[in-house]
Amino acid sequence: MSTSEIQFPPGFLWGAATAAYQVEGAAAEDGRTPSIWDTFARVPGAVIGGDHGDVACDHYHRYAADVALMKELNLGAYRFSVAWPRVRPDAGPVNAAGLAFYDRLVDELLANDVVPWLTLYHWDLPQALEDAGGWTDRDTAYRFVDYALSVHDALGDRVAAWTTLNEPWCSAFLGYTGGQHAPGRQEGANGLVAAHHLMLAHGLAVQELRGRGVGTDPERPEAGLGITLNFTVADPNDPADPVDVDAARRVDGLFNRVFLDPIFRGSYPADIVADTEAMPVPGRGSWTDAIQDGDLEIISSPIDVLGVNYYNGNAIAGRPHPDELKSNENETGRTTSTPYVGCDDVIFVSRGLPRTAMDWEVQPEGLTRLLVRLKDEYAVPPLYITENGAAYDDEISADGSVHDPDRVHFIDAHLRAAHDAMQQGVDLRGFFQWSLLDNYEWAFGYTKRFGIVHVDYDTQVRTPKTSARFYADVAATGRLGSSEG
Ligand code: PNW
Repeated sequence: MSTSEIQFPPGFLWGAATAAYQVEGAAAEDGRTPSIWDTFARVPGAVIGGDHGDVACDHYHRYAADVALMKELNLGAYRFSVAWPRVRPDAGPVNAAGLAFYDRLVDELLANDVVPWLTLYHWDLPQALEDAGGWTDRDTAYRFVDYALSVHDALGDRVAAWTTLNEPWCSAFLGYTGGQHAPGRQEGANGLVAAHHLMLAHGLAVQELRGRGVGTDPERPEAGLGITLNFTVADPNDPADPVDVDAARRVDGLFNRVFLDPIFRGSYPADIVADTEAMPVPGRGSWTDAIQDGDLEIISSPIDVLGVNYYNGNAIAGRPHPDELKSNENETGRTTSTPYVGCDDVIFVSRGLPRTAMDWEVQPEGLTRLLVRLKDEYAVPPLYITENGAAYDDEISADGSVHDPDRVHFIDAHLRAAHDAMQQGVDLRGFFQWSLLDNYEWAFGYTKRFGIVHVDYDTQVRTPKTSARFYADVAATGRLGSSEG
């Protein structure tokens, strides 16, 4: 297939992303106390190899060299997250020593002309809050706002791009329904309670940060307040089979619409409420009892940017053989549940597309369709791709280089897909690679490498892969070349 030359508009933001627990290490330094991931990583069978983030990429100590690397790779922005248990250890008072790390990081970024793109919550809830009920407890949302304001007190003078939550789908449904992620609870529709409290935390933080003037700034094009959601494109495996069509509707509802609708329409999707409201929830009649008057007005507070994380779509089938499908085992043998509430009958069907090391199918056209759908069906603000990327089994060769042609192809194809959407009228302003560095891939530990930069976990040596050089070139020129073939 031959491809043509593509030019992105001037000012398009080119970046790379990480998250605190996945890269920082320094788990017990300067007053940090455990998060739910420190705890979960120690649950037998929860994470491959029992890997944890105690050291990770040692970014906490190596941030200056890592920022130099960003500059070398022509990155215009760095998307990172702040660790709640550093800033408010045990969810208690503000810890200046923990905040000081982000102070140093932000100053280093600004000194190197790299825009700091700050995410407040990328899954590292203080364990003390989980012990008090975690995201199924409404109080956690108010505690999040306290924490968010402490971060803003320290960094609000220099950071203009604020994201409340990263991927509440993972926090709620991998954490409280499926059990694949911390805190590892498998409580069915209680995941919807967690989702509602995460949405409430988001909306409350938006109101408070907006009150402090966070938002658009003519001097700083990257300025804005928003959230990052992860999306799938749920296609019925057989569009003529009503069972598959209904299964795809439910997955779309429980993945995409359950967050999009409250944020942009001020209501939960009626079909998903009808499917789930009679399901048992510990201590409540229905998950919908968690919704209090006024919550949806808070949740639908206007935002300036929507972060879009896209990895792949899925072909969905519904089958009347629930016994086969009820649980799935990870590579450690720990049994987890489906994260899709009430979808024990649903399966994801292979379409024979190439797969990454995560076993995720590579589907760039899904990104185009997703972006166009967001524009057509929701009143979305300007969009940024806040994560897209792929894990492959990269190896260092004898000459010390890391050649990753599959990732180069993945990046090229997804940038073209994003550009296609822009041609169809989507207001897309930037693109962040997941990830800058190989890092701690949650339940997969250090076994999956998503970086455009290779990390040797014994020596902490960073080696830009071929894909990093490729991306640096795109970041410098905004251009993708043509190819024959
Ligand atoms: C995202 N799923 O996680 C996160 O934002 C990153 O921290 C992570 O490293 C990256 O994507 C790659 O996995 C996801 O099961 C984890 O659908 C799991 C899923 C989706 C996103």
